[in-house]
Amino acid sequence: MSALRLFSPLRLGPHRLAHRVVMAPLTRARAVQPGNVPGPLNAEYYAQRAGKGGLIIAEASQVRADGQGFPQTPGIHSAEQVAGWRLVTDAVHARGGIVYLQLWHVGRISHSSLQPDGGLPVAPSAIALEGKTFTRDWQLAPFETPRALTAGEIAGVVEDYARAAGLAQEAGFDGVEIHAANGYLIEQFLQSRSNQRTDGYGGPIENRTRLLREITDAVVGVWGADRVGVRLSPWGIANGSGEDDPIPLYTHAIEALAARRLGYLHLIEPRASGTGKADLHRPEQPSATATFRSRWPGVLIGAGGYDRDGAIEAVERGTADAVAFGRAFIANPDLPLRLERGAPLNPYDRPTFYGGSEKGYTDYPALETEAA
Ligand code: 8OZ
Repeated sequence: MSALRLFSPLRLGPHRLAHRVVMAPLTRARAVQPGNVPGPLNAEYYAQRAGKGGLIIAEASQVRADGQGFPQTPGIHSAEQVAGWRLVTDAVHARGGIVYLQLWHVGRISHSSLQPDGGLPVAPSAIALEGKTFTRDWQLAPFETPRALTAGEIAGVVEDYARAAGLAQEAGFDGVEIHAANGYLIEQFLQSRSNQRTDGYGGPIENRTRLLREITDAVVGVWGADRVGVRLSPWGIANGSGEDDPIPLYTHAIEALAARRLGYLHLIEPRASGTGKADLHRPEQPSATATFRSRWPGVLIGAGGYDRDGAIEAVERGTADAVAFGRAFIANPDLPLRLERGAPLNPYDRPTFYGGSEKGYTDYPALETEAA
C-alpha cells in the first residue's frame, strides 16, 4: 500500500474509488455495425482496463443519431445499444470496477453522410469550421455549414440527453459524464465563435451557458447530482473551438455547476489541445485545475498530458483529486498497478487510434497481477 494520495481511496458520489487513477473517455470507433452497437470485443477491452475500485469513463457515445461525428462510435439511444453496453458494464463490474458513460452530441463536427436523414449537421449557428472531417466511410471531406437549431429543437436535444441518461442507467452504468468539451455541441453553445444566436441561448455568458445548465439539470433529474460529472476544456482548440478569454465564461459555467453539487468536474489541461496531438499546446497557460480549484468544492479530475510524477504532484498538492489518463491507458490495460509500482509503461505506438479491430485495442499486455 502506497503512502501517496494518488493511490489512496476517494469518495465519488456514492462510490468509493480505491485509487485516483481514472481511465479517460477515449474514442476508439469500434462499435459493431450496423447500428453503432457495443459488442463482446468492447466488453473485453473495458474488462482488461477494469480493476477493483477503479473508475473508467467509457467513451463518448452519441445521445441520438444526429449527434454522431465519426464512423463506428457507439450510441446510447437504441435498445440494441443498451443491450451491448450491458455486456460492457457487466464485464467491468465482474472485475470490481466502476464505469460511467460519457454522453455526447458532436453538433457541427458531424457530416451529412453520418446524419440519419442525410441532412446537414446541427449547431447553435450556421457557422462552418475550416478544415476536414470524417465521412461515414472514413474519407476526409470539408466541414459543411451546419443548420442552426430552433429553440424548439433545443428543447428536444435536452430531452434526448435525459432519455440517453435513462438508457445508460438501464445499461448498468454507475453514473454519467456530460461531454461539454473539445468543440462539440455543448461547447459550441458555450463559445462565442460558434454561437452567434440572438435568442436566450446566445449573446451574454449567462445565455451561452444555458444549454449546459439545462442538459445538466435534465441528466441530474435522471441520475441524481452525485452520479453526474461534466467535462470541460477551457483552453482547448479542438474542432475549431477556443474562447479568446476563457476565464469569465468558464468561471460562470463552473460556478453554475458547483451550485448543483455534481459528483465531479473533469477539466482538460491547456497543454492538451484536444486535437489528439501529443505535443504541448499552450504551455504558457496556467493549469486549468489550479486555476479553477478554488471555484470547485467537490471532486476535481484533471486530464491531459499527466505522467506519473505530474499526477502524484497534482493530487498531493490538491489541485486535482484524481487524474484521468488516456493514451497511457490504451497501451497499458493495468495502468493503475503499473503507476503504483513505478513499473515501465508500454509506449503507445499503434496507428489504430480509432477504427479497426482487436489490433491496437485488446492486444496490449498486462503485468503479472498476482498479489505481492
Ligand atoms: C478523438 C477522436 C474522435 C473523438 C473528443 C470524443 O475529442 C473525442 C474524440 C477524440 O473528446
